[in-house]
Amino acid sequence: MYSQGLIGADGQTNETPEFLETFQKRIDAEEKVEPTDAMPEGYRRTLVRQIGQHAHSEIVGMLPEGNWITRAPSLRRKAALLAKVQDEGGHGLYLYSAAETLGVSREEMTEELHSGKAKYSSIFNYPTLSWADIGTIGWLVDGAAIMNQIPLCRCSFGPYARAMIRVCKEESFHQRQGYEIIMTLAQGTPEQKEMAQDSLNRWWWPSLMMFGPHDADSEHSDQSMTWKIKRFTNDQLRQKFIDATVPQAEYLGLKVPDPDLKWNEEKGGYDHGEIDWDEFWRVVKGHGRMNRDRIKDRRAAWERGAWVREAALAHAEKRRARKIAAE
Ligand code: FAQ
Repeated sequence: MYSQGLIGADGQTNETPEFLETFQKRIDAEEKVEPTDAMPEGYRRTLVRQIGQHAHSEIVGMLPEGNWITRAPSLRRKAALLAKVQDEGGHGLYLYSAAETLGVSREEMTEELHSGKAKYSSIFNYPTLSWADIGTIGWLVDGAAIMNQIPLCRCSFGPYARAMIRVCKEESFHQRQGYEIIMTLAQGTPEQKEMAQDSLNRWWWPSLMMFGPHDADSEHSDQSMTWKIKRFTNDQLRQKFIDATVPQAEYLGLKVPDPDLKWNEEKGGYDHGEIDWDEFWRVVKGHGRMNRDRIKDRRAAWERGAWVREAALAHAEKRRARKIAAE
């Protein structure tokens, strides 16, 4: 659980300094790396790890919101939420496909998720307690995802970068639908406004944790920046998110739950209070409120879907046999 397994890795490599240098030159020249290109084993593993984690996050991320589809307050809200949750499933599928181009199978990745070896975003281990949480997830969680993923559209690995373009367009719709829910509540009755504030109080800090540990504690950032997989560090993206989101909260008349939040004229951004990193690592290591339920639900969904996968394979086999017989 502490370090995501490096599935698909072949062990020893014989990478010469010349090979590594030529590869880095391609990266520096902003050339896209494609699945059939030669690449360092570490580059491939880093991508399998990150794209796999990202795919799992999308799929597990369907659960907290899926919980509210039957309880959405109107048909319009229900239709939008249903579409959003389906989009997240689609994002997971593009991402699993992008990872598969690196020589790892969907089954292997799924097995790593179910066994607890593979990570997924910490944010999805928090419960959705009220309808306002659906608005807050769109506003903050999709907002943080966009901040992180827009630079990934320029990732050096072609399939990941291309998948991110469509994903970001859809996340943008998600963010707006969330913000609109929260705006409606914030402008509603005192009870509704209180519901929105309570939700912001619970989701603000976990949303900041989505960007990962401080740069000083980020194991992979330096190498991922050199390979242009990541374009900004965790702290840089977190700062951009805070600077963009605080004015949105002010517009809503809601209070960001951070007494140390203060505009810093000199740096042109907000100073903020310390994140509870103990909580972050506790959740990442599997001890958040919802970790067990999330994995239990994903396992059950995989088992319940087994007949669909078997039927699809049987159908493909029949078509193949018919084609051969007709030749
Ligand atoms: N949660 O060295 P770094 C979404 C792990 S999508 C759990 O800084 P890196 C859409 C990290 O894996 C949300 N684990 O790592 C949606 C590493 O462990 P490892 C997901 C975390 O990779 C919205 C260790 O800590 N987005 O929300 C977290 O350079 C609404 C050290 O960290 C992506 O995955 C965390 N928050 O940077 C869906 C975007 N942070 O692997 C439904 C792509 C760090 O060595 C509803 N990923 N760790 O065992 C990334 O940009 C990067 O992977 C980071 C982490 C920035 C997440």
